[in-house]
Amino acid sequence: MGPPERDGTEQQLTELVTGVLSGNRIHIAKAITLIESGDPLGDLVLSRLRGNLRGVPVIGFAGPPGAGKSTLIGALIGVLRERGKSVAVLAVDPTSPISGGAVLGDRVRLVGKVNQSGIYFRSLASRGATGAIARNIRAMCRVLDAAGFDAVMVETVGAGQSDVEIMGVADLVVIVVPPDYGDSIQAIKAGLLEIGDVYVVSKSDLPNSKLMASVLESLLSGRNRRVRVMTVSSATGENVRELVDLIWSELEAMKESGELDARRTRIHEWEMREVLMERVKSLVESALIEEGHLERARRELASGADPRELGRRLAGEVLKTVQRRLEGQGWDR
Ligand SMILES: Nc1nc2c(ncn2[C@@H]2O[C@H](COP(=O)(O)OP(=O)(O)O)[C@@H](O)[C@H]2O)c(=O)[nH]1
Ligand SMILES: [Mg+2]
Repeated sequence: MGPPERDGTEQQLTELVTGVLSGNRIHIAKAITLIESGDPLGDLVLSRLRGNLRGVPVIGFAGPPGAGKSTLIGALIGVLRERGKSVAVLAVDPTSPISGGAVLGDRVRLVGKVNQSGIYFRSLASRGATGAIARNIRAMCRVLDAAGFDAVMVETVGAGQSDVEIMGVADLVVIVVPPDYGDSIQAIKAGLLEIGDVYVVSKSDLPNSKLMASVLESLLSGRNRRVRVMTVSSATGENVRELVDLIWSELEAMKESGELDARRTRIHEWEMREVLMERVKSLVESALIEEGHLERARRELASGADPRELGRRLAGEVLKTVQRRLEGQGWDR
């Protein structure tokens, strides 16, 4: 608790920050792990890095499992490396045991590139329903920004919740849709139509990609902003360069129109809200076991109290405890 430990932390912090700024992979990995696990040291690292942020683009990829997102990211990285750009990838893996196999597949496919200079790949566990993912990923993107990468790509899994969360992370969202349209059209209608900036029909070396592209174009025609649809094959390389050009020209247009700044402000608001909600929740959880709240509540429940009414009443009482603690000391860290 004394000064020696604080010195130790300070030294550790300085080493970590210096390492990240010089692009050291071990330190980058360590900083990301701290953020992932919610370690307070992660926040200290982030605040030290603030002055070194360049605002590099964060490009999100979402779409149904098996659509070809990972393979496409690999192909895009190939083009970007040729152009001398460095890229970091954050992939959110499913924790679901059913799709757990895909996790390894993703790792293996990109692993060959991890050690090449200019490419960094990191798999992240999905937090599932509680979903504090977005806040953490945006923070990790800052580490990668400070580490000097030219772009960060974020791959999210599956459909539904995690796809929507990509908007809380990415400056520009690429939706990847496979050409076999039967299944995926449902996924598209279930939310993907609203969130993409660029739509890619993958695997254009396989049949039906043109058909899928025209279906998408008509589905998207209701959007008030023109959205680009492109057929791409990571296998043959068809349109991969064109997709890189499209993504970068869209980002440039967004920068010029002020849309990029507006989005980042919105992303920062989401991030702030997530931090706020998490903080409030943990304050409430701590307060619940203080001042006998929980013990009293348990006794009341045991003698037949209405749990819902009790929950509502406790809200006020527990918040008063929170406030007393915040006005006291040591709690508003
Ligand atoms: N024929 C063909 N297959 C592809 C292409 N891109 C990806 N795939 C295959 O589609 C499957 C799913 O790819 P993956 O990148 O893991 O999809 P993800 O789940 O969206 O990340 C894999 O078996 C890939 O080899 C492509 O351009 N053409
Ligand atoms: Mg994948």
